[in-house]
Amino acid sequence: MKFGVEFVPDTEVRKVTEKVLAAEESGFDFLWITDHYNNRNVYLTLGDAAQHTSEVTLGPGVTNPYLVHPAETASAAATLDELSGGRAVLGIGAGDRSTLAKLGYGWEKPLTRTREAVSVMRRLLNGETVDFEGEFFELSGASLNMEPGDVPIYVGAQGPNMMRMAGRYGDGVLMNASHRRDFEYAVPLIEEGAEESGKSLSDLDVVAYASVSVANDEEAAREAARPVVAFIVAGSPPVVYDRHGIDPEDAERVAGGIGSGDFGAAFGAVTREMLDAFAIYGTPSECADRIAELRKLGVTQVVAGSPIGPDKVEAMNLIGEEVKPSP
Ligand code: F42
Repeated sequence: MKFGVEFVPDTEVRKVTEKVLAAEESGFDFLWITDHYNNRNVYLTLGDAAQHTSEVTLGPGVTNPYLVHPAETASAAATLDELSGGRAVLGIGAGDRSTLAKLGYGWEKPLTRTREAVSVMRRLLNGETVDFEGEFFELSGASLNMEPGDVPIYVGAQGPNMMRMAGRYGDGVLMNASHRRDFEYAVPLIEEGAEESGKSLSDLDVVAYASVSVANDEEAAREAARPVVAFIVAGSPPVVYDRHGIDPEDAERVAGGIGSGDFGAAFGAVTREMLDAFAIYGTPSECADRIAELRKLGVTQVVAGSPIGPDKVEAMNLIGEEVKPSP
């Protein structure tokens, strides 16, 4: 099992880099930086991380094919690969609907747009001169003026068609999920996609991009997960409540609180079922048990996403020293 960590660049880059250094010291294999236009720029953050680290594999987790043309994204990934001595990966997904809406982008055919972007980026990163006529992108004699190394492309996926597409076109799949039930549903779809392109599941890095909260004190870990879980509940469709046996009325109390800005009420309405469904939390050994369940289902990388723990640096140490060696 590989371990990754996700950071949201919502503070000065040098502060993100301090956490990145702690992550590398704790032995994380992958570093994923989220991409939202309103936060610090993802590639500047990654560039600084690349300059200060020597081992960790790093990339956007995830960028999108709306705000940046895939050729420009391929160029950024190739540059990051050069700067980091071959440690770059490239995560792309459909983009955050509400963030894109603020910039005037509808979410028209997000799957087609993402698939076209992956195809174009793959070819550019392979060093090809690309002619491409898609629904959204057209390239004619386009190529990168550098020799990119091998940059694996990971696709962020939540919906069933996106999972299949990710299996078919990606080198890895980033699943925003923490529970075995989500992977029981997703892994066969990813496998189907992989087989459509003559690959098998074992050719892919299947990533649980999870909400993780680790501490020696179980209650502290649980409480730190509560706000993150409230936002996940508020953003999840009914089908996800069904999958996890969450009462829609309970979910509505959380979503209503988030919607009206009454975060105290929202966080207080988060139930144990919601915490269990949407976060891997608890002591290092409790977290290791949950991760071992995911490994049995085909998950090959766990990403510790927000909150990581009540104290991020301590949590990363616990993951490196106690969780990572276990599953
Ligand atoms: N989004 C960000 O903006 N920034 C991030 O840093 C970020 C990180 C991240 C990490 C992991 C991860 O899994 C997701 C992450 N996201 C991030 C969210 C990501 O960008 C997407 O919003 C999220 O993954 C939701 O996408 P989805 O996989 O659910 O796909 C959506 C678009 C969807 O509708 N999927 C359907 C499906 O079934 O999978 C597609 C339906 C379909 O086939 N549509 C057709 C098409 O061409 O699009 C059209 C069909 C028709 O009838 O026209």
